[in-house]
Amino acid sequence: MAATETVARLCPLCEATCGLRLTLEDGRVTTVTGDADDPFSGGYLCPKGATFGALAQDPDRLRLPVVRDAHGWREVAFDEALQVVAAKLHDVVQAHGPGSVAVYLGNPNVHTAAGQLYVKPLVKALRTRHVYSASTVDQMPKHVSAGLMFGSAGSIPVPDVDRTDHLLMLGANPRMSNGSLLTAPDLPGRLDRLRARGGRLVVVDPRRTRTARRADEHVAIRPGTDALLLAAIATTLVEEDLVRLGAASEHLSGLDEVVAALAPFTPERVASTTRIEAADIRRIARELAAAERPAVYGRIGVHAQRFGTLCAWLTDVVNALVGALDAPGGVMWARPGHEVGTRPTPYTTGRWHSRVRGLPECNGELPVSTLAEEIETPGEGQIRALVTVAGNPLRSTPNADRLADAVDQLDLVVSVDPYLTATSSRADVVLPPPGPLHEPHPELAFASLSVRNVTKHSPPVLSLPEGAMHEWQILLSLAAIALGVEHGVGTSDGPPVDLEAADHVVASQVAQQVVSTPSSRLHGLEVDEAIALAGGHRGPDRLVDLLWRAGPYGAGAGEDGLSLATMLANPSGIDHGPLEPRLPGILATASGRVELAPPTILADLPRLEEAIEDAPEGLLLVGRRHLRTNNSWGQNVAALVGTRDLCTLWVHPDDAAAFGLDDGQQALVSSRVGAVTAPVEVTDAVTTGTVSLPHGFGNDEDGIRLRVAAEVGGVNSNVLTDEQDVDPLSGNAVLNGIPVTLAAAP
Ligand SMILES: Nc1nc2c(c(=O)[nH]1)N[C@H]1C(S)=C(S)[C@@H](COP(=O)(O)OP(=O)(O)OC[C@H]3O[C@@H](n4cnc5c(=O)[nH]c(N)nc54)[C@H](O)[C@@H]3O)O[C@H]1N2
Ligand SMILES: Nc1nc2c(c(=O)[nH]1)N[C@H]1C(S)=C(S)[C@@H](COP(=O)(O)OP(=O)(O)OC[C@H]3O[C@@H](n4cnc5c(=O)[nH]c(N)nc54)[C@H](O)[C@@H]3O)O[C@H]1N2
Ligand code: SF4
Ligand SMILES: [Mo]
Repeated sequence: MAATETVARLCPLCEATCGLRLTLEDGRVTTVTGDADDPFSGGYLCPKGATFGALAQDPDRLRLPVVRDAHGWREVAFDEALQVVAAKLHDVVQAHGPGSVAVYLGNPNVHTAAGQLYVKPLVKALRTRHVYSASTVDQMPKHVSAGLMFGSAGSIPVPDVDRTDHLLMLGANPRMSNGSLLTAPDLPGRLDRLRARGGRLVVVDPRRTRTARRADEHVAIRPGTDALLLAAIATTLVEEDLVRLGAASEHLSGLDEVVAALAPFTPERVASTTRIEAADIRRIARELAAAERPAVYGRIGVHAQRFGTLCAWLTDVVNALVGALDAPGGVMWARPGHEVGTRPTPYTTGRWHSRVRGLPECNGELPVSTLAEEIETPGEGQIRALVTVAGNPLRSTPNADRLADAVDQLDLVVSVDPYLTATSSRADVVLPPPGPLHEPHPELAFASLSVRNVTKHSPPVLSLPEGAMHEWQILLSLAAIALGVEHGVGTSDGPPVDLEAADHVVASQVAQQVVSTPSSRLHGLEVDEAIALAGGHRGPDRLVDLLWRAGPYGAGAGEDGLSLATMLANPSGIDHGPLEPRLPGILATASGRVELAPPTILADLPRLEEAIEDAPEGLLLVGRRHLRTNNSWGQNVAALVGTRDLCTLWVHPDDAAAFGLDDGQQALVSSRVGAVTAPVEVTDAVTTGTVSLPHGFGNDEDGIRLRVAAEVGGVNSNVLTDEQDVDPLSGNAVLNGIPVTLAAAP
């Protein structure tokens, strides 16, 4: 008889953090449903979550490390793979110094314990400024604006969707993405309820998306012009005397400067560039101001574009002008259970710059758009080795063909990845994590972006398979190797990696932080006393026990309150209640106030003003996401992706006619940097002058081992995106609004 059990499990597949209920038979997941006991997701589940079992048990996942030799891949034990890494890393560092090693951190790091807790020690151990991540093809503009306005890159306010009565949403499609920088399970349902209670949803998007179709109003904007729209909304509020600062008013600084700086951006001036009538812009502003609990929210369509940081900033400027900042039903800050309340030094960018193009560092990293040139360009600091952790930059970052050529020139590539992807298939060594069923999942990334204060944790569902390593152990081994490179640590003739000792160092660092921070519930303890609280736990378990104990809901050194034990006793999660106002405590600016007019940001306004007359003409390419795919690696489950062609080029009927293209015909799409061929889908769901292609496709290349995704096929849209085109303040890639031309494919 099969042994059947049911367990609660946090879904790691998007930012919504839904609770899943897994049924296992003989150690295999057979069914997945929503966890009705989850206080946050209440049983909600999307198609991706429903196929979590198939993804977690995908036969294409690597079980053991692979090492490249003259004959191709050789499967080896972890010890041997780590010895190879150690020896090769030793050679690179001996010859070129630690500054020649780069690391790229991909998106799933926000969904793993290892990514949240052990990437930092690894990056530190590598002693390099070549730190790159998916953040600079995603949300870096929001970090920069939050850092400059509120003092900390992580202090991102989220729209209080459950209480707002008017949501202005730009560049987001949560009915496909399930929300981003806005953690709210069943966000589609929450938006329906917003409207059902008489609230208004206005969606600004060049495409009539599923979210736009179920909104009160769809504003079909010209790609890349949202900063002009938002600036004109702000100016209207001022001109028409509609500003009301609300609860945040006594904490604001720079209001007069911002009003003066935005004055040139009137609705009448920006109308033709944005392709939105001035009267509509004024009406949108008035309706926002007239709402009792308004909120403005922007996501990747306004961040991964030419004016990303200006958009991110203007979103919160408008929020401040309509009294939404820190107000229930407006935009608010969550209070995560692991927040230990350290006040960092006020945020700044550009503490160093990229070697070749001089782009500013943000959050300790450099823009991934510079990675190829940093590999290609000789001189001190040239990249010779690359470590990727949970990332696939050859599918997800701009000018992917150039980057592929550059990566092929490296002396060493190490990928921590469960699959042979476009990126990891070019590696010398691939170190596979065992997959989510075998790992603990303390949720740390999204607790600060949630629309309620919640804490969630899932212990491993299954024990570690024979020969596997936990991902945190892999990262810690790499860190120990990097630190011991001069001494040959981990090499066949050097000392082995001492994981227990390395983990003790990491735990001591976290303990040091929680005992020395005044607001921590473990403040004043000795480091050893704090560590002792976590008893026999090791790895992420010990670290989260310390953090949760120390945090605002924490048990401290006692038993009542948040700790690992409490979380294990509450496998569906704990709800700490609705968001509460956090001003001024959340602020970490030098002034202790909200900086509405950071000089760095105002300095970028002349560029925006020039765009009124100089906006790109012709066709502009934007992206899109599909409910049934996940970035570049979620297309390997047949039951999920189905058989319909998902990687089509959306073209408006007028543009199709102008270029002589029919529905279903293959079109050649060309940009400054590359060209792809994709089937045309003629649809008026995209505005004239805009075409749309999803990203993450084209996984049928030689070397990639994603068998279902290979059949799905499609093309890599990042062959078209331009690595030279970045948002100057954040270095974020421009993935939307790419000038392209069309022709019938030969
Ligand atoms: N044109 C265009 N490009 C885009 C975007 C766009 O909208 N348009 N969106 C951008 C955005 S928002 C993002 S976040 C990036 C994502 O960019 P990346 O993070 O570089 O790419 P992903 O496709 O998420 O690939 C994740 C990798 O992690 C691996 N992986 C999965 N689970 C685990 C795990 O548990 N541990 C480890 N170690 N590895 C794991 C997968 O096999 C895969 O190789 O793409 C960006 N690229
Ligand atoms: N099913 C699924 N869910 C996902 C992912 C996935 O791949 N699949 N990826 C996850 C990740 S990593 C992220 S970051 C989130 C992203 O979450 P969202 O930001 O909600 O992502 P998208 O669905 O790409 O929506 C972006 C929208 O911006 C629009 N847009 C493009 N250019 C412009 C512009 O210039 N102005 C305006 N106003 N709009 C524009 C696009 O048409 C698109 O509808 O989704 C996450 N969730
Ligand atoms: S919405 Fe996101 S977290 Fe929820 S089930 Fe779907 S993929 Fe998982
Ligand atoms: Mo993302």
